[in-house]
Amino acid sequence: MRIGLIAMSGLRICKPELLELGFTFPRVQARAQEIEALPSLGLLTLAGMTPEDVDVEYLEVRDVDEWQLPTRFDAVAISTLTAVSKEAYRLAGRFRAQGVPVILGGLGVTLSPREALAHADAVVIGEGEVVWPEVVTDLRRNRLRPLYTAHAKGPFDLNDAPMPRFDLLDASRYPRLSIQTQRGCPWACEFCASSIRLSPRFRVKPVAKVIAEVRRLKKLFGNPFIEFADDNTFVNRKHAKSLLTELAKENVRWFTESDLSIADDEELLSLMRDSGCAQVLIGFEHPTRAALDGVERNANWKAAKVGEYASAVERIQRHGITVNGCFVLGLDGTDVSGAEDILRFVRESGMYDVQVTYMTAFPGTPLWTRLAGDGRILDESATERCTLFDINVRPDRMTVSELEEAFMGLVARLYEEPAVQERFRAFKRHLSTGVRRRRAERGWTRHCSRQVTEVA
Ligand code: B12
Repeated sequence: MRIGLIAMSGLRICKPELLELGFTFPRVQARAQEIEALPSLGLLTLAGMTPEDVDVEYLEVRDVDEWQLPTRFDAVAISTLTAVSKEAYRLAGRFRAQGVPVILGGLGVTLSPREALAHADAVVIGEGEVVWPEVVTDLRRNRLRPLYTAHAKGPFDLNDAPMPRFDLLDASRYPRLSIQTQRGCPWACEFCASSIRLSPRFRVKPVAKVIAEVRRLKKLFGNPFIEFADDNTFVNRKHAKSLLTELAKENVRWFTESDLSIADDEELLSLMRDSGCAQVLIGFEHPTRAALDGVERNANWKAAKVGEYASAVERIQRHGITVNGCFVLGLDGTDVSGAEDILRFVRESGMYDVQVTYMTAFPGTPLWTRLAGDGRILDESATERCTLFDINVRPDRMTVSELEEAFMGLVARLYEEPAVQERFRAFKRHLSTGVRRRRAERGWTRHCSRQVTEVA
């Protein structure tokens, strides 16, 4: 039996004007090219737990000729995010028309399972590892069920995490690769459509397993740049410190996502620096308390932290770790002046890089439930607009076109070359003398296409 694993590769934006604007900025273009080459870790993970007597092949959707589909598969498994679900359904339809059974999984179908059922022979909700062995057994017996729900049996124990089949990838195509060190997040942001929606329980992967994955990547890919596909890497400090201590021996450069609390832990920051952390992505969301109020629903944590935002950036960057701050335009309680607030804060904080997105309601999130109830989702069927760069909800303090105009203006001012260069300089000013010297010694000051997160 041969199963084709198909990743819906690449980035998506519906609005051509934004795409055109983005591509006028070299920095945006370079970053987009780097990250869009990331493979689907979800599918490689499932491949890692597929019985040896089943052949698996990994494909990026851009390599699949939709009109002349490959005929060598007994079944295909497609990974979905919300924005590409419709594309995945179309592809599934074509395979099914040729008699090839299709299994759909991933965050996209997990958040909209009912819709997905019409387009697949089997839909998997939640963490794939929990039900994949059963799916393969049923496939072999020609007895696929329409729905497999991991939630009923999960959460998956990361002590049992399989080694992802990185060997299925063509090494020349992937300058950047991902590994997961944990799942979930202790915070409950209303808009979050990430792994917390697959399984709400926070868990960590044993350090030895993560290091084994790092070594496998090094063996297969030389010295790849590693992206931790985590939601919030350092929540379990004991695990984080032990992981970073081991990682420091591997001589790799890496990137991850975290909350701001790392800025309060000097020991952790030093370990991050010494183990090769190039950049940390942090969801600031907005620099004002009014906008953040109620966004995090467990402890209103983000609103409580807003007064420390700027000093935290400085404390992190002093260690030679660049901060990539994520901001959301259109949060409830904000009007067009929210764009000015973000611009001012980005400049004043001296953060190295920045990402700005629209407040987006993904189906299956608390935000979607609230806004759908208020009639504020612009078109509930337009899941292709769940890109974070297209508006799918009506803002509460401005019109849709005012929001759009503010967003385009903000993008232009954040990514024009002088603004980018000013951020690079601000980062250099934050560096302590010792860190400056160490970076020079290790050759971490040169820009390298594999490491967009380096200082130019
Ligand atoms: C790495 C990453 C990417 C990479 C790779 C994407 C990919 N194909 O996997 C790149 C850069 C290409 C990317 C692009 C996009 N991304 Co992205 N990305 C991530 C990130 C950082 C990590 C995802 C990851 O690897 N998780 C680890 C793996 C192991 O989990 P997993 O893929 O979910 O797989 C598990 C299950 O879902 C399931 N499963 C998955 N697939 C399948 C398939 C089958 C058949 C089965 C049975 C099970 C199964 O089993 C797996 C193991 O449990 C997350 C944020 C985060 N911190 O998690 C955002 C995230 C997934 N991305 C997001 C978005 C919005 C996008 C874009 C739309 C952005 C854009 N405008 O272009 C595009 C869409 C890409 C596409 N074509 O589908 C959102 C998705 C929300 C949603 N519900 O849809 C997230 C959550 C970020 C966010 N801010 O909300 N992304």
